Amino acid sequence: MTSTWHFDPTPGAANRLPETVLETVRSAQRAVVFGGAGMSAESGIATFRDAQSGALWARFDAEQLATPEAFLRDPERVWGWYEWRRMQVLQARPNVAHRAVVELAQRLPQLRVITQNVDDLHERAGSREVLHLHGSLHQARCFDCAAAHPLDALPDEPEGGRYLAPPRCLCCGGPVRPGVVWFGESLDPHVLDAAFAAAGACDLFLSVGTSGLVHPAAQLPDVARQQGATLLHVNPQRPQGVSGEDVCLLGPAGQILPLLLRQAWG
Ligand code: BJW
Ligand code: ZN
Repeated sequence: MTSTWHFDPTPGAANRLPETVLETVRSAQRAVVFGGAGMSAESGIATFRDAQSGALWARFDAEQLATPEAFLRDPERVWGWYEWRRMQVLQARPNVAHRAVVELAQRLPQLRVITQNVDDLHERAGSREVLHLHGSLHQARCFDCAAAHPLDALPDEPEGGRYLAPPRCLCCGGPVRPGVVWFGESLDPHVLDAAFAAAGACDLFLSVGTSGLVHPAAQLPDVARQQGATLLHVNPQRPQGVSGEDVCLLGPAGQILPLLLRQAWG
């Protein structure tokens, strides 16, 4: 049966994690950290669906911004929106949760980091070989020929509220698009295969800050569970897809991941 533990924010609260959880983490041979927008929420980056941390899809229409059709219809609007988000990420810093993942990898050397996030905060915290399922805000490419396109270190500010036109491809002159995966697009098969292989081979699957609503990423926990891994979900709210013997650790990642480290290896 699924079990649930709540973080208590009261100053001085003991917040002792269950010994079974600590032992599972300590003894993991091949761990996976699978993250979503909640991992970066404490860096000030808005999530997509969680009202308490900005909820991009409550303020903006995904159909008008996060599909290839939207880009073809209104490239300035889509490009400008992604440049605005890239600027926010450039100004943000990795948070305690990103740093805890780096420390966890020092304790568990086989650990793989799989993220749905399009920021580079894991890398800036020090994580290596992060699998980016949904691409990156920092790797633009041509819409027509897919050639990589270098981005300016700092995006231009939109003038008078006007959206920026996307740059043109240096190879074919086509419009440059953000290097993210939009709805209806396939994920990079190499990244997806590597993520499914890691989930299928792990003994600990630590899911952090994802609503578990977007596929095929949302199938990764199921793959891990089917192969016998222990699943821990770190999230202030119970996400979709929790089942079986999963353990929910309810609270912010920036509180729970450091507790996990401190109590497992004290
Ligand atoms: C905290 C916290 C704190 C807050 N600490 N936690 C099968 C079934 C149903 C639908 C589909 C299916 N297969 C495919 C689909 C369609 C679609 C899909 O999944 N739709 C669903 C939404 C219904 N999938 C696709 O289109 C995918 N492509 C595909 O499948 O191709 C093959 C195909 C093609 C054509 C037809 C059919 C198949 C592509 C999906 C691409 C997703 N792209 C986005 C945008 C990326 C670019 C951008 O950034 O703009 O990726 S959408 C958005 O959602 C983004 C995220 O990576 C993704 C996941 O969101 P995430 O990370 O879970 O964030 P939230 O906001 O949902 O949740 C945040 C969580 O954090 C919450 O739980 C909070 O509680 C928590 N939290 N503070 C810890 N401090
Ligand atoms: Zn091109």
